Amino acid sequence: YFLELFGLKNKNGTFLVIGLDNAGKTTLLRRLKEGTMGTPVPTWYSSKYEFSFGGIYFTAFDVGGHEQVRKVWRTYFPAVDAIIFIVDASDHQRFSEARAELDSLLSDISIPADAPLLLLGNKIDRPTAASEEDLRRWLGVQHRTTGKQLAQAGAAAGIEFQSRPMELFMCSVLQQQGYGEAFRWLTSHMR
Ligand SMILES: Nc1nc2c(ncn2[C@@H]2O[C@H](COP(=O)(O)OP(=O)(O)OP(=O)(O)O)[C@@H](O)[C@H]2O)c(=O)[nH]1
Ligand SMILES: [Mg+2]
Repeated sequence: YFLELFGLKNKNGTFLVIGLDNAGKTTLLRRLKEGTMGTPVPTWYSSKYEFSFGGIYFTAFDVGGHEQVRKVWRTYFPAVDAIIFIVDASDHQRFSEARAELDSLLSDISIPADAPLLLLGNKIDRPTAASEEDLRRWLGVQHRTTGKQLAQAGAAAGIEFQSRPMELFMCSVLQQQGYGEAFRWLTSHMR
């Protein structure tokens, strides 16, 4: 009971990490799984990562973000428990391209309706990185996010999540900053 209260009951989940090429998907997964960044190489073939975080066993798929491989994303949608969509917050020239991909994601009915969507604004260590507020505007999610409270806190406050939980967190995978909180949010919303 106590474990459940603290969200530590034995859970497992499958999620998909997507976003434009160069956003930091592979770097994030290597950090989570191996604790290192390695030498990043663009991803052309999907790979599978297994690791545990906060008492939950995860299977994550890294399918690459180059335009040519984006069509593969959809083939994973029906089987995922959660989706992480990463944006390079310092790459202003590609915000509209990222938004277009996010829009098509949000309108895709093959994603399970209750699968939470975590938006990560990565690379905030770069001086040119957009603020969270600006990135929200660029992605068009200003009035569409769930809030940063964990699901348990929301439930305790009587909040019911009618639609897909979605929230934006800023992070630097390089500096190991921000994504821990984001992951706790994500796992709390996974059923
Ligand atoms: N400054 C900074 N650079 C980062 C950060 N995270 C990743 N990078 C760099 O961004 C580049 C791309 O990272 P990848 O993880 O290969 O990007 P990806 O999203 O997997 O790209 P594709 O596989 O091509 O879709 C690499 O040079 C990383 O070192 C970060 O938080 N800050
Ligand atoms: Mg990659």
